[in-house]
Amino acid sequence: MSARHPLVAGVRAGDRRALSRAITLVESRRGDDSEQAAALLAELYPATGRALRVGVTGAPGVGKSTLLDALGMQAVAAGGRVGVLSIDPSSQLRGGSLLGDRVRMARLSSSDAAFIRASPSGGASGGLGPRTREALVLLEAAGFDPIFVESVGVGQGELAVTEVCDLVMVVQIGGAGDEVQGMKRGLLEHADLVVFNKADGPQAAATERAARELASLLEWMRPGQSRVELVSALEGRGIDGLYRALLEERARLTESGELRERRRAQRRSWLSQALEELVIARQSRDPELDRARRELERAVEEGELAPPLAARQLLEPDKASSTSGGA
Ligand SMILES: Nc1nc2c(ncn2[C@@H]2O[C@H](COP(=O)(O)OP(=O)(O)O)[C@@H](O)[C@H]2O)c(=O)[nH]1
Ligand SMILES: [Mg+2]
Repeated sequence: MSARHPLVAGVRAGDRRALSRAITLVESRRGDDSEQAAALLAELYPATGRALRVGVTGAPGVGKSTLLDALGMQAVAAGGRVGVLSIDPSSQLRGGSLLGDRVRMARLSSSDAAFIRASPSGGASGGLGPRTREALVLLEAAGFDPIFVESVGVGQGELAVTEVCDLVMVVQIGGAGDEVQGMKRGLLEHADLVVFNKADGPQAAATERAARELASLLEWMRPGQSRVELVSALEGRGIDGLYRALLEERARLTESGELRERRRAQRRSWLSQALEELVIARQSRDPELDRARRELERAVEEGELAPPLAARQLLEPDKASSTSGGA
């Protein structure tokens, strides 16, 4: 076992600066930081796995951040310490996205009982950052519960949030046929809660209608499994009901054993991802393998060698030699 990492005590005590530094450390791409990040994770991981993790996804502009401000304050009022991880798909610049979030989440970001962090998605596909899982562990170890993960849903992206969250909340707005068109099928299948936001002003009636229509469609598709909530994040309406629905969903998933199953699947897929990463990293560190890889890459690019065979030739040259002949 390695020595205690200096940030461990700070994170455990819920110290924000320690937590910020710890997240920066696990997100670092520098090779010599990864040892430290691993040590930190090893010490903090056993204390985690109990906080409620909620994925919040939906198109840009539907009001996810505004909603999190309202919902987060509701959770704070109920005694929670609220964590928000906001995954920014566009910018590599941390400052820019954080500024926007500070405006949208004005109350939450000035609350002592909340911690908000924006992370660039860093090109990782699926609407998560490459180290979202690690950041969640750190937030949990620092005592934050519930934790919300805000991510923009793009294509398959909405689904990635199910890889790290207990339940998924999809935020929608009504009007203009949005409600069904915007709800891609994969999304519908994974939404535990569908939230229709902006039920206020001139669009209130249309939003309410859209919510009703979707509710009956969902009830037909998967009876008793998805809930539709109508809110105005801006005016703070429907927020207490949404918070209650969230807790009820958690209770339902816990009692049915579904939550446990989801977490097991998440840990399995984290392992797969970690293995993949490690194999690739190890391969690129070895100069001989790296040279061999570049040679194989040419053959693969030209279509002379099937990519899976190239991978085997690289990592299992003994076995691959017997199968690489032929076409
Ligand atoms: N009318 C109305 N506007 C809202 C509501 N919630 C958010 N907005 C506005 O929608 C815009 C986008 O909100 P934001 O929270 O940044 O959306 P995000 O991109 O999904 O995080 C902002 O101008 C918000 O003020 C709402 O409930 N009603
Ligand atoms: Mg936002």
